[in-house]
Amino acid sequence: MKKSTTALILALALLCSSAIAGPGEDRQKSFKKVLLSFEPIGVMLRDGPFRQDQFIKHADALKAAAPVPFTLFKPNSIDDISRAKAEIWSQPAKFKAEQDKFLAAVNALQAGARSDDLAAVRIKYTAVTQSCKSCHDSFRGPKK
Ligand code: ASC
Repeated sequence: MKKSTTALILALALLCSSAIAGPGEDRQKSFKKVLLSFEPIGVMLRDGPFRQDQFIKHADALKAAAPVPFTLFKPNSIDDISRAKAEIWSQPAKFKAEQDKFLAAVNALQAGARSDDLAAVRIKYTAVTQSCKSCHDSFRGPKK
């Protein structure tokens, strides 16, 4: 085979493998998008200064991003990078309860962003972090 043909095939193969992300990568990207608004909220509440306009902006983005990762847990979608545990699919009611708890906590934080005092907002933020941890404890495996 000509060198140029080999190079072309290699380039195409590389292009294809990077264009088609697996389910694990899709979910990780989606959870990272959730963190993109959740982390600045945490920084603001821990270190200040508290800026309500910024807080509202991040809380609105958080509410929009939060449900998306849960649409990506299709059956048989554990791959090389996925940390999803098989229990997600063998204990669907428990997994759904964790999802519902998380989304309720996010919605409460977002709703409180407009009206609550800082102490109340902190309590609602903590409820979200606790629901992250609770779900990870049951359903997320170790780093691969
Ligand atoms: C985060 C993050 C998590 C949760 C968890 C809360 O910011 O990335 O996975 O909060 O650490 O306990």
